[in-house]
Amino acid sequence: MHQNDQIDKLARSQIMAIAHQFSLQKQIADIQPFGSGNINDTFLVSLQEVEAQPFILQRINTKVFREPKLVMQNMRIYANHVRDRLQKSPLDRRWDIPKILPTQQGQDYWKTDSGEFWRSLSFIANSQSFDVMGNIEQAREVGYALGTFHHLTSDLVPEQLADTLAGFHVTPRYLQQYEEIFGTRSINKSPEIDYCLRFVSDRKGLAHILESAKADGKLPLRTMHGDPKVNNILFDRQTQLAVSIVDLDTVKSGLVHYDIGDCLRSGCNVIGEETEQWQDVQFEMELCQGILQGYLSTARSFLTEYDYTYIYDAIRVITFELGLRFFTDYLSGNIYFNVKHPEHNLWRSLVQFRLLESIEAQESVIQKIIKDIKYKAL
Ligand code: ADP
Ligand code: GN1
Ligand code: MG
Repeated sequence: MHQNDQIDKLARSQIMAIAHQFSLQKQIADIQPFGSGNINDTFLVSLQEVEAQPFILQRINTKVFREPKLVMQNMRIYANHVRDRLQKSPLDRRWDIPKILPTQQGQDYWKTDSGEFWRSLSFIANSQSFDVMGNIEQAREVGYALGTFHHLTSDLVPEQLADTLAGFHVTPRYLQQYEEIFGTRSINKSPEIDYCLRFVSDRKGLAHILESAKADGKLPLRTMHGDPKVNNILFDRQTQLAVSIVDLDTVKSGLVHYDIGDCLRSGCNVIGEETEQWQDVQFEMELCQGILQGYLSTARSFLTEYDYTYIYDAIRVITFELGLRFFTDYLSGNIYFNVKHPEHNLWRSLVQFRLLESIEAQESVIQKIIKDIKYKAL
């Protein structure tokens, strides 16, 4: 079920009562579903007082995040670290971190009698997000945002962070889950399903590339965001500059390559991952260049030779991984990602697989962009 359907499902009065826990006696003017995330249910709460800032209210998906308290703990560690670092060495432009808003009892979250887990975050003032990139300037800003996240967390020891989602971005594990489902379910036949089955079977080897590089010591564990797709990056409505990165539920120890790959696969698909025109999906080279330029403008200081070597692999592995995750979820009966209709995850997987074909067809151009940008960065 998608969050936009949630406001009807959850009685408005119930959500209102939960929002009151965080509004600290202020009168609530309105509550609306917000954003287009696939995991949590997100609402924007506006207040009666003219000067009062609206805030974000979220019901954490506890089927995905089994220990939401750890999610909040990580968020605090991250926010404290970054605020401290920014205080010591400020950036030369606006960069905001969402604040966790306390309940009336001073807690980071509100747990309902039925076990739902809710939290509130300050709304990043005057911001907006986009599901697709419109131009190269935006692409540079998306890259800048991810680079800034990595830069500001490059000295956050990842072992301090709890593992909020075991196995997240361990691609061979998703392949294993797929094979388990494949072995136990009877699968309907259709041209689209056949295409997906063949696609996965032809590319199984991709799943191990980044994990093998990690095991060989070529890629180190660092603090990763985990989910830096385009709509988790917020832009200032006036300046059009990136001012924040949100959706911090998966900030934990991992490979920055999963982030780099995810940001590129999401940012370079201009018709977006929700399109039904999956055959028209393409990986746009100009946007790829823009994202990488923006990324390296802040990230070059901590990247190693191997990091550059694996950027192209990162793009194809994460695109394969996401297609595989959507397809497995479709075969499993849509239990992980919010969906609007039963075939939704199948269409989403087709989009990612088509995107991967486009990436593969342009490998030499992508490699050249990476090489050129690397030498400019040195
Ligand atoms: P999900 O895990 O379901 O993707 P997110 O935390 O990403 O949930 O929230 C959904 C969307 O709401 C984000 O993509 C972003 O556009 C918006 N959003 C989330 N947090 C904030 C915030 N603090 N300020 C402004 N917008 C936000
Ligand atoms: C989910 O929560 P959201 O919509 O920002 C997912 C990501 C996927 C993305 C694909 C915790 O991100 O891994 O890349 O959907 N988040 C989680 O749209 O699984
Ligand atoms: Mg999100």
